[in-house]
Amino acid sequence: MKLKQTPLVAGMLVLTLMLSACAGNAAPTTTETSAAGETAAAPSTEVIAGGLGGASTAASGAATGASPASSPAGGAAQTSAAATTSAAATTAASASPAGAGGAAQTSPAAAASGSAAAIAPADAGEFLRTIRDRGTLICGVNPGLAGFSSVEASGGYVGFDVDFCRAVAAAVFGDPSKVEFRPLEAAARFPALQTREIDVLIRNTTWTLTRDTANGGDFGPVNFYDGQGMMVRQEENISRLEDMGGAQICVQSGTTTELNLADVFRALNVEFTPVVFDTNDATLAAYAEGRCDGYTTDRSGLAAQRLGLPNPDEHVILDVTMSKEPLAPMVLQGDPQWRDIVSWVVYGLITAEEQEITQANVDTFQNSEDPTIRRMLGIEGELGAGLGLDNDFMVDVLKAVGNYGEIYNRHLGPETPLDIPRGQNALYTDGGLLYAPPFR
Ligand SMILES: N[C@@H](CCC(=O)N[C@@H](CS)C(=O)NCC(=O)O)C(=O)O
Repeated sequence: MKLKQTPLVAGMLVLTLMLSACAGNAAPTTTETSAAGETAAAPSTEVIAGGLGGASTAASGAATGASPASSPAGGAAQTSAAATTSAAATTAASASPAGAGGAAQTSPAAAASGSAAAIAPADAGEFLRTIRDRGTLICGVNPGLAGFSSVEASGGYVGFDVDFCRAVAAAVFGDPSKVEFRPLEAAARFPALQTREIDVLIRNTTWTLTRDTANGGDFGPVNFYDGQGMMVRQEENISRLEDMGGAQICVQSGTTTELNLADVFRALNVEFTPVVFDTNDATLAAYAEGRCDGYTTDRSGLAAQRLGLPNPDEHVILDVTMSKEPLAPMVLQGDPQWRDIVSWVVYGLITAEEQEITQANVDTFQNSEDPTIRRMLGIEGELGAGLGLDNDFMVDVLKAVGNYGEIYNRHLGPETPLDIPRGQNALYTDGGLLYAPPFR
């Protein structure tokens, strides 16, 4: 057993000035070298203003920006060197309200890539127009997280998050197939949103203040309440984080996971060495090979990844929750209509479960006398039009993917290998946290 009960100084073998894969504002990190190229790093900062200065992989040349005068205060101005053509200033990726006091950050990487030129800020209604003109929704998803987003042998995407993408496509086009999936590693997701390579990010992404401000994002409703967990080998006989003194812990960069790990272990005064990788495959492989004592990520992710290990029964997920991870769809700031559309699709899926409207029975509700149901399905009123959609957009959504509970059961429920109890993801009427505002 590698664990030591005496504290170790965390990974200090080689000090490297390392551009964290996730951080646009590179911070020096302490790195333990390894043949496989992973890093055992002092916790790196997450993508703060990672935007256009971050991973350039996502920069596709699409115009970007979102800095309307109406943006809420608090965003950090991120100015791409290649993105200063607009008098409005504007920032390539995030809100830049007057007097917001955010730090300006230039973006040499974006300039170097030459891919973020002629940036036009988004305005209200722009996203829907652009998506409709293009004829497909582009949805950023996880490259591979069983239950949430993975690619089938046929090449099609499947999963809980994937179905939310299809639901938004159904709302916009009346056709859930009009969606293109863009697989994104953790570090690439915010740049992809900021450069408008994608229209919406539905990728087990935790809603945080930084992502809501400095990263230029806006969030829809939480579609999965999660929390961070820890997986260890059963033979280690670890039952608490306090038993992990001196442990090496595999963690993926560009995630809240990496940050929480540092916070929680510091608070417990338990020394550990983070072993950090850019991709989940590498992170899990290192754990599977025994190079780490623990593997940490969202508990949903642990449930999924454990099943992918050669002998799942040899690994246990500790009965601890290290953080709050409210996972939610994310859009670029600047277009409230688009955020409303994404939000009300999620609320509609939740409301449909409340009302017991399903994929199979939705048509039978055309004669319903319940005013909430009539408004939500567009039988009366103009609620869809208020979003720029057809009034019966929720009929298309429900025919495409079913209600929230159906999506959950299809990918995460008792009939699936993951079998994740609904818990906080139950309706509020069943003791959970799912609560949609009224369709009126
Ligand atoms: N919810 C956390 C973690 C999200 C995350 O990226 N988790 C990893 C580990 S489960 C993942 O999905 N990796 C898949 C990949 O990048 O291929 C966040 O938003 O930062």
